[in-house]
Amino acid sequence: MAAITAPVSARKHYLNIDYSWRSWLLTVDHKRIAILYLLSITLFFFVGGFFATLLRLELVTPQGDVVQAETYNKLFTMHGVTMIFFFLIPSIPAVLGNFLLPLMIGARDLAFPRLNLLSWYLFMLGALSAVAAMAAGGVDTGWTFYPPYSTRSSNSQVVLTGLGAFIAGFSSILTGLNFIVTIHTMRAPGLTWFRLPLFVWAHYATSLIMLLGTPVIAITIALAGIERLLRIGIFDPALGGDPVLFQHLFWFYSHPAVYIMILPGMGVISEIIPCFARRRIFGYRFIAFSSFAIAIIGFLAWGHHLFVSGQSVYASMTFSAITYLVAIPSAIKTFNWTATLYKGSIAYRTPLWYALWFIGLFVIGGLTGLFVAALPVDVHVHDTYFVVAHFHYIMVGGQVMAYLAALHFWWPKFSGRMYPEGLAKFAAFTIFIGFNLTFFPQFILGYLGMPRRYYTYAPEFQVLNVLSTAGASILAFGFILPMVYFVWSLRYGRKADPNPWEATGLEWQTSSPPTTHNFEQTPVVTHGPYAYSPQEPHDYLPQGVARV
Ligand code: HEM
Ligand SMILES: [Cu+2]
Repeated sequence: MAAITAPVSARKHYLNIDYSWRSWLLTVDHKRIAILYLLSITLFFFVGGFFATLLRLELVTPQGDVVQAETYNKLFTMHGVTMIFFFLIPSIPAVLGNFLLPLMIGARDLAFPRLNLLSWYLFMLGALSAVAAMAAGGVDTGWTFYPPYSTRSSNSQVVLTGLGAFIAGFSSILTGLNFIVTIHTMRAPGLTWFRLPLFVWAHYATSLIMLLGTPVIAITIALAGIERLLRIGIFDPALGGDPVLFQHLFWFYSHPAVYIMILPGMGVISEIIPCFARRRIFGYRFIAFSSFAIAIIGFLAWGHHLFVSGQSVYASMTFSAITYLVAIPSAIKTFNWTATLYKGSIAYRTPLWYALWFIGLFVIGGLTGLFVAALPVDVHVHDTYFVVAHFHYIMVGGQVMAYLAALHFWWPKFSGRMYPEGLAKFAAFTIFIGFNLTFFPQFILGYLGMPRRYYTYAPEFQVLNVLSTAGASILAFGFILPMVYFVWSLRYGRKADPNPWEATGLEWQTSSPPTTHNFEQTPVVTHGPYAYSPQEPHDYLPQGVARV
């Protein structure tokens, strides 16, 4: 494959244009804001990971020896709050979406650059509030804040934590708004809707959820806070409120929110698979529309979290059926990625390994989702480790793997350097093994009846718990490796070409790292993405390069 010539690395780029603190903290460059998010969420990932480590240590033995019940409750709550609100939800959209959306559509920036900076500040303010709550004694309600526990019985920092999630929510809403307007108004000439990369489609669908769903959780948490402070009866039956109402409102956002976490990851996989299989993506329009199907049906499935809440059996049956429907668009994507790989000429580089982990582990997460969506099965496994395993297969096996795939794939664009391939593959395998050893035993534990959210357990569950903690140690080691070699690569990594993977997206048609304004000239697009094929002049044809 001969390389197609793209502009040589500019000497001045978005990273070295100005080194002052001011230039970072007041930047309106979407790429710098993406880096601010990258640094912040990496920090929160390790904070959340620290709590997880303590949880797993406690669970090595059946008795409570490392921590007592109260501390344990706080640990799993703070683990969940940090991971969900301050890592998973912002991760791919705020870091990669921010960095890549304008580049992929040939724009200079997002539609509202200052709003983008404000979003980061709101995110940090929310995080600060949550961290202050943790420092002031922590919170123990579970990340789900169910009343009447959260509104009355708990004597931990519920309001401050809720305030953190509330404020961070606005960051999410504004980011979604910014993405939608950008995709509508800033596309390069010739970049029609069906020439958009699937990463962009996935972010569009995600933005709809961020925009329409987040206000509901913000109001719900605010109501719970008001009830706690002013003792007005909203959710607390003793005050004339309805606790199940809280669960409806909470899950009306939080089920769609699981798609905020997974859809952008699916967008990443759709970019990586064709590039490393050197094949045009199979079923482009099906993948694009399935993102919307997931976003829309995702809004109608929340009641599957209330199967044992006393909700009417007819409601449960309906929610169960709708939940099954979500499996269809998910399966369409999985099928299309696999079909793209079929007969491809595959290059087994690190991003592809992570993409393969995503497909395999997401399928396990999704299929066990069907188990818990089946009423009789859920009544048996509800609130057991089966559920814990299910959502970790989706959120870590799916989302985190996609995030790591993306970081490796676009690292040359972010930093202008290549990461060390051998070490990166070693880390990818370590993470895969560690992940499965941590979470697969939890399916069995849950099936056997071990409940979640307790600091002690019956002695017969010990062997599987020890396996799980052993896996978590391997996983933790695996997660530290990329941190180390990414930083190392900034200084010692090989310099990256503009397009090291010979990929087709517009983001590869500018220097690595890009200049502040992204493109020397606005690209003109004449054909769709993923033109990887032996028929093309160099086995691929970038968007923005005209077919001759
Ligand atoms: C094929 C798609 C999926 C189906 C059918 C499904 C179904 C379910 C059901 C029915 C539950 C409730 C279990 C219970 O507590 O009794 C559940 C729990 C959960 N699922 Fe999924 N799910 C799917 C995909 C996802 C995805 C993509 C994510 C995240 C990205 C996710 C995250 C969660 C979480 C966080 C919980 C736990 C809620 C809690 O009890 O605190 N699920 N899932
Ligand atoms: Cu759900």
